[in-house]
Amino acid sequence: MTVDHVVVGGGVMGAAAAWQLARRGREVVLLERFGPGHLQGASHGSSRIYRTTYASDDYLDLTQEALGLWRELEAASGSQLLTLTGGVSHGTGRADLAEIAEAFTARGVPFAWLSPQEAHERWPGLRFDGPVLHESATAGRLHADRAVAAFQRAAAAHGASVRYDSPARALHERADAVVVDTDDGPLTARSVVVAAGAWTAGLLGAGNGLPPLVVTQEQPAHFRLRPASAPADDWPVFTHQPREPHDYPSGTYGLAVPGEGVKVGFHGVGPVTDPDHRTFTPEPGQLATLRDYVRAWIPGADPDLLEPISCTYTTTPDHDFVLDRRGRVVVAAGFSGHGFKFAPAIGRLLADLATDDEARAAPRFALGRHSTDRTTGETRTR
Ligand code: PYC
Repeated sequence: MTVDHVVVGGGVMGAAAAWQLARRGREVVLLERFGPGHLQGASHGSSRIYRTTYASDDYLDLTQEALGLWRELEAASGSQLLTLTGGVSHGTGRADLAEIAEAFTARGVPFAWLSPQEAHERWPGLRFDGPVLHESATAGRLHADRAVAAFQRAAAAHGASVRYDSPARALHERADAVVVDTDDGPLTARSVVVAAGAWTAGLLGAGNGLPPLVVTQEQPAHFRLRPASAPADDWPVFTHQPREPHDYPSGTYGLAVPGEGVKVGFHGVGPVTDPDHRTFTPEPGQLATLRDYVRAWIPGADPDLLEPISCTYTTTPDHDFVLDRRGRVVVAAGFSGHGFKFAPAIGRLLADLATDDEARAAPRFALGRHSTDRTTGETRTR
């Protein structure tokens, strides 16, 4: 069978790319290796943070574009996906807040600085340290499962063929096309978008220009709200980097989810895993540290009543994404645990790359940007 584009990976990025391609009138096949709503990758669950707290133009452009596109997807799918609650970023351990505030000022993004006391009075379920950057109108909660389903449905409504339980086994690039081997036979396409999360490096093989991608099993948890706490929609989403203790190396994040409590996690500190052989079991030591964190910083949640969650991160050396094209293969990889919020804008960008043979990635997102020194094994970034 011959189509315009094959998208490999039906998670949030692949489904977004399929939607963006299909609504441009392109023939698209979306291949998902598992069934609908599966729990194996990085796109499942009831919540993700939407926020615009980035200092660099590359990310700010994408997150601002995404806000409008999330609303378009809601209109197209009839599904509520994004609830704006506001967001807070704080922590004496972080150096990025002043830069973010500068970028917000330059772009007219509404925000305010609050003292820890002011913030705690406003949101008594949280404790704060250091100046608190409050992003009032551009942060909130995304419904992850609904979003993936909405992208897939919207793609199908524009004619895309969404195939579950359909892994891509191999890619063969020719001068004029790419052939994708599937269990149902080959698919031939003008270009292929690979957005296969933890399976990306395995599919693309050696010499693919990818940076080292480290796949980890992350283990946040939902902590039950205390009875006197504010309802979930009154909580801001939050990111926090405490200076002390040093148990939280990459910072913490969280958000309240109706019916589920407060989701709290450490950012990207889980054990390295093989996506085909995961335990889904949290490490007891890390779970205990998470409970200690909740005890110290989230008085509105009960540290002893929790439901662990398991998901994967696929992380690049500098946490920047890979969004590039080589030949007829477009690669979307290395979302490093902070990609979900950008998905509809990344889908647009991937559709641009897939449909324009001359398209080039922004330098930050380019393949081949990282090289590994053969002697020391160190990764260098251009
Ligand atoms: O981007 O805010 C974020 C985030 C939190 C946890 C993972 N990603």
